[in-house]
Amino acid sequence: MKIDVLTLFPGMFCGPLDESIIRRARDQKLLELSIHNLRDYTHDRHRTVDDKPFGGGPGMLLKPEPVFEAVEALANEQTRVILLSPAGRPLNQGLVRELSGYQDLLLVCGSYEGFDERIRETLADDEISVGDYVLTNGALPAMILIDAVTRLLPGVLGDDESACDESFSFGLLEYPQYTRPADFRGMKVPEVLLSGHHAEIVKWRLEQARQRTAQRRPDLLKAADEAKRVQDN
Ligand code: 4FL
Repeated sequence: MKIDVLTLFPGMFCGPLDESIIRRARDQKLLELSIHNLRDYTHDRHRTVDDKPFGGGPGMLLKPEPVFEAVEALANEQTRVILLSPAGRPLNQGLVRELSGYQDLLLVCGSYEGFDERIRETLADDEISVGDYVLTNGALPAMILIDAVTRLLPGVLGDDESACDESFSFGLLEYPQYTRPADFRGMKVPEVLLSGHHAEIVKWRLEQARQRTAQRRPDLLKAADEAKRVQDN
């Protein structure tokens, strides 16, 4: 997969995407990542990327000209152009899976108060939010999206890191897990996990995942039941 990013802060992308699994995916050419500075697509002396909203009000908006020029230079017919903004579709694992099926993504990071509406109307194929809070710009959301999508690309995760766990837990929160020692300062690992009885362990884990999800994220339970029903049929 190829991912291009259009941002006012290319320096923010140094570090988080240069480590660990994402680094390896890039080295193996499973992910081809390019970060582009929106200012490189301006032509005036001050390299202006934003302006005041018509009608008044606080903050600045990304101007259409540099964004249009950049997207026209970077995208082709098959590119999925995605704006990162708090007004977008909420990112979840289902949407991540959908995005992992595209050949090319172009992520456009918003800044300040947002985008001129014409960018949204005629340039963007989709608009995505990573959560109901406001950040200083869309760079961190873009990195979150890149991380979540990259780990689903074929060949990126090794067997030990496998992404199959998601289908096992049917969208439920993860069940409690333990590693050695079996007794740490008197805190003991549940007996069933030491029993070697695989069917009992599977049952215990599903029940734990259900309880935890009901308590912490009841909104996920309905979706999880639906996913299990579809899988069982
Ligand atoms: C984007 C917040 C996506 C959450 C400020 C500019 C944002 C964001 N998801 N905040 N972009």
